[in-house]
Amino acid sequence: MPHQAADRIRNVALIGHRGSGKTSLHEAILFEAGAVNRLGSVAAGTTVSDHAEDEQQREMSIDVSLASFEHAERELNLLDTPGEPSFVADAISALRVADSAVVVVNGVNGVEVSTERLWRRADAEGLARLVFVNMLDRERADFFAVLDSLKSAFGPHVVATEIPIGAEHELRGIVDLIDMRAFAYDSAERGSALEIEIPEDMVPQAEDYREKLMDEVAENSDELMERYLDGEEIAHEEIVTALKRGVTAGKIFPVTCGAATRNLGTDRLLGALVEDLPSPAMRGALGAGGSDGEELALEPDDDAGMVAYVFKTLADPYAGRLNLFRVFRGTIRSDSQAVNVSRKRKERVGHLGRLLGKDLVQVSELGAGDIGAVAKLKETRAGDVLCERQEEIGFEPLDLPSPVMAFAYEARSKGDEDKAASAVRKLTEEDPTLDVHRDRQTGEQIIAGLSQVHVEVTVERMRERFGVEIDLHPPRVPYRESIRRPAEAHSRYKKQSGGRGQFADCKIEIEPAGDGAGLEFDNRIKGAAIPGGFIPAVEKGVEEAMEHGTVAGFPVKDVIVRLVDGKHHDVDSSEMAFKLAGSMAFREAMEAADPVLLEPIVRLTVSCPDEIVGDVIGDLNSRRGHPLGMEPKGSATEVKAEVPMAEILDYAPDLRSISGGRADFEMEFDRYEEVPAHLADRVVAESQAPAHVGA
Ligand SMILES: Nc1nc2c(ncn2[C@@H]2O[C@H](COP(=O)(O)OP(=O)(O)OP(=O)(O)O)[C@@H](O)[C@H]2O)c(=O)[nH]1
Ligand SMILES: [Mg+2]
Repeated sequence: MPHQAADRIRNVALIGHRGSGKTSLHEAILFEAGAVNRLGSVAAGTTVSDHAEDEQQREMSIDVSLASFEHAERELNLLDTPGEPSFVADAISALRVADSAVVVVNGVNGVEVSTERLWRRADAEGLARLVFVNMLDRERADFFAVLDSLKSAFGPHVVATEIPIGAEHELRGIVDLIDMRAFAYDSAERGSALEIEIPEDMVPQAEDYREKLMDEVAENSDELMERYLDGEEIAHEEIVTALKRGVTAGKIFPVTCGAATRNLGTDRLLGALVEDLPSPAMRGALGAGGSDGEELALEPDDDAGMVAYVFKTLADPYAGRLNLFRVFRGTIRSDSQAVNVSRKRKERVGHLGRLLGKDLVQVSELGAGDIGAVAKLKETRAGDVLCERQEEIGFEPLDLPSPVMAFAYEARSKGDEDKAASAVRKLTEEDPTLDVHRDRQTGEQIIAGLSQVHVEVTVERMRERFGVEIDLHPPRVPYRESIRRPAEAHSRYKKQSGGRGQFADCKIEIEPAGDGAGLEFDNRIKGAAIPGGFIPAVEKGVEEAMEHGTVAGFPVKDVIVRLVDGKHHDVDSSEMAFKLAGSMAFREAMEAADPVLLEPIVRLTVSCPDEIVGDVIGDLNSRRGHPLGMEPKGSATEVKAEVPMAEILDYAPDLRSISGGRADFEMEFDRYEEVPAHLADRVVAESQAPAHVGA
């Protein structure tokens, strides 16, 4: 296969914990490669990657960002991903289209919660990995402590290929352990690295770490191992080749180091990206699902039928919709036709482009393995697959967290409802971890996300991009009701007014069912007490009554309803009458069955510095939480607990103030439990206040 795109390309995702310096590193690499002429900074809001206004204001990445550029006869597609857990969907989807990842680690904090989470994700996608220990110019930064935290988290195959010279504000340069050469960086200018002697006092340490590296490299080649053990000198080329093989196979994880904002060490990292990390061709055929669930191997061959996977959709009110995709097989061309096989729709592909942050540079085609963007597709969204013609191809859906933090919202100005609905819909298309729906019980519009920040960012984007403002109401707890013991009821609906009357009579028994059972309706009518045609009407009546329980009007869950007897009238009985009788019977039986109010319990994971674990647990106790345990995670501790959702709706700002912004949390729904009696009274009282409008 001559001149295949897949030989030249390197698709690399920068991943890591929030604030570890991914965006700064992305910028420094672009600067070092000459793709930009000025080293932008996060603080000044001038980086290529964080180009959205809210990213600059918050000084954090929200969307995945792509920069495509050339270096050393390679084409690099460098993806910067958000570290904030609320926006993890973009990091997860970037890992699907990258062939390797640079794991960026904070040189002060070492391995953090998201470092580990994302490492496991990269494992699952089978990606080669390099580690960059960043911020070594900061106070309390310690490369060697971080290296230990990496080894204990990710195993012995994590090995340093370089070590820093100096630390904190005296960070000066880097020793390359492969060649045993040293470089000093006196400025942030491009290409400013200057070769120096390895400082004398560092020689023993450098030799020690070189031996560790050589042990690891030799382990990947029997032939090298023999010669290495015999004490033979191994040539540079041989070491590099063996290292590269180990990295590509995911058997060695080289650790590099530097300081992104000082552009220190980033030239070396850029070299490693093109030298050590695999191309799409080296990675070979990747799997997708075909018809009948069979596995399809997609070879990165420019001349085969085109298959492209869309991993990100950006909604822009002016430029329209932009879709970012990776070509897994074949070549995609500008001004061509494609089929969105996920939606079975034809799409016209207009201009294709390579991205540098927000700037699109038009190209005529993109070959197998490449990553690019296309504007103005009509129906295509993230997760879809584009092909030349209709075929059965699908990629496994991404395993994303579910939205748990729900707010009711309404348009601020009357008359803006439609505009708000359309803006929300567009933003939901961009973000698979957002959910928008109408609450069946209250009729309110609900917007749900992974966290408060997540929903707030969405609301801001509605205002900035679509000029529509919405007001959020405090998140509402989705209470439920159920019963504690069996009961029965007999009800008769009868009306005689002039001509034809209404008549229905039914007798039911109810009892508690297992968690998650919903309604189990059991028809025990024998003979013709109630004609078969009316039975569904009784069931419908019960269902409707269950939408608003007798305790506080919340939906009822998990009951068995047995219809045991009844009566009908040949002329006056109707479906309507039986539905009403069913509803009445259910309400009466529920009153007698010791009804209870249930509340959702969530599983919470807080990651915080060791010294505030006590404060975090104390606070959770005051929220009716039950600690489940704690575990050291890198330099932090992970506290797990079960907490009623009602007590934790406003957790983000509280945790921020307890921890001084140094803690993170995640939560997911676990189960329903009875609300303690004294609290139930309050919920009942609130539910009867005028604000609670039943649908
Ligand atoms: N001293 C020092 N500061 C750095 C370095 N790298 C990044 N920073 C600063 O650390 C902060 C976070 O850097 P970012 O590049 O935004 O980190 P990020 O990983 O992209 O953050 P998220 O996108 O939120 O995950 C910024 O204020 C940077 O200026 C470094 O090497 N040294
Ligand atoms: Mg960032």
